[in-house]
Amino acid sequence: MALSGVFGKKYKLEKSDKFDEYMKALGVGLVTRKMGNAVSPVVELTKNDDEYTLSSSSTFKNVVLKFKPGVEFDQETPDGRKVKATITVDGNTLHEVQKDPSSGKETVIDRTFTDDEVKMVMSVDNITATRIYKIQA
Ligand code: ACD
Repeated sequence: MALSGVFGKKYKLEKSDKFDEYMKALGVGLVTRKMGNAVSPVVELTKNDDEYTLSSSSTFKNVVLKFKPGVEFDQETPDGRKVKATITVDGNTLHEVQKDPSSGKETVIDRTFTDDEVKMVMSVDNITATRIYKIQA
């Protein structure tokens, strides 16, 4: 399946593993972590010319990332950190590297799209969290 086959589809979080540890490693406080652990965001990818839009919606925060592959952009994370991000597209995987200039931390997030799910693997320090989103009926 080509990546274009998933454009406009909506995927909702179903499984989350080690996300709390991942947020802790980023220094996210208890209250925000509780929110983060409680919500099931919905993810959608679209593309217009050479610009992609990746939106994540939840009752806690909505995040819209607009990017061109390989071009660094400024991003504010759901917990309010201002990072520099670059996303490259490798087959059906969006490979994101986030650099936080204030902490010096680097986070890597891979989102692999298939017909029925998105697998999100996110790492910082020695912590790796995995989140599985399933296609919405
Ligand atoms: C996702 C998770 C995206 C997580 C992004 C950054 C993690 C760092 C801190 C999280 C802080 C708060 C978490 C709150 C909500 C998570 C989802 C918000 C997305 C709309 O995309 O699955």
